[in-house]
Amino acid sequence: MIAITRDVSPSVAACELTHLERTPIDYERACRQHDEYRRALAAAGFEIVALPADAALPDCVFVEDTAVVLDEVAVITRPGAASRRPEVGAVAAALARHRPLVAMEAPATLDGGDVLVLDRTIFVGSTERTSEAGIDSLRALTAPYGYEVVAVPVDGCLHLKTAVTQVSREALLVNPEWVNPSAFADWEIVTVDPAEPFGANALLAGTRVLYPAAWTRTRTLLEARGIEVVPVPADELAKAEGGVTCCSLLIRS
Ligand code: CIR
Repeated sequence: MIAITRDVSPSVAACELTHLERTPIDYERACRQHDEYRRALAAAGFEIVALPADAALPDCVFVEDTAVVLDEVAVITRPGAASRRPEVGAVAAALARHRPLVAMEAPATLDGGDVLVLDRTIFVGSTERTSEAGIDSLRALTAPYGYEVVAVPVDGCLHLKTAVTQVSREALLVNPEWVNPSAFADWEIVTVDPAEPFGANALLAGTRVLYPAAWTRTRTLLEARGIEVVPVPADELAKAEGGVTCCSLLIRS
């Protein structure tokens, strides 16, 4: 298993922001937390690919948005924020070692943070970043491999995976304020503690879940279900509206 990651940009303070007020971001602290995240992924059995940052690309650490990696193919996205579109080149070059690539074209826009792959179904958030053309493009590019693409309305947060992520073979972690859990009828639903609205973004890495250390109440709910949770400090990049899924692309070998 391989995890593609990218260093934090020294210009991260100039990141895109949609739902958060801009607050100072401590670059060194963000780097330290990102290193800890990489160590947790390595401990979970992933070989870490660490791409260098680009000072001209404030959001380049959030590699998740630049691609959708499936077992058969990787789709290179066209991110919804124009400032982020030049991020795709370096990630595509790294992915090309592991998967055949296909690429989205204008006018389609799609952020990987809006894509939740659950077996052969690809749920895609309909958001400011991901357009209908982007969803149609993903459908067309993945249909040859037998995937069904299902569009899901998202309201109040940046991406679908801000609102829902997979935490075990059977269960999804959801903030029902931002996405309607009825879209995921075949899944057990764990609801975040209401005091932790950003607690629905968890990273299933093999059999364990990397999870922001800040969300202790929701963590207790996960552990009560027998889920192994690895807390990681993630609050510095959270100021850039990034969570734990955003900072890697996981590749099954
Ligand atoms: C952005 O607004 O694009 C970045 N500041 C944060 C992207 C986070 N990515 C993700 O949730 N997949």
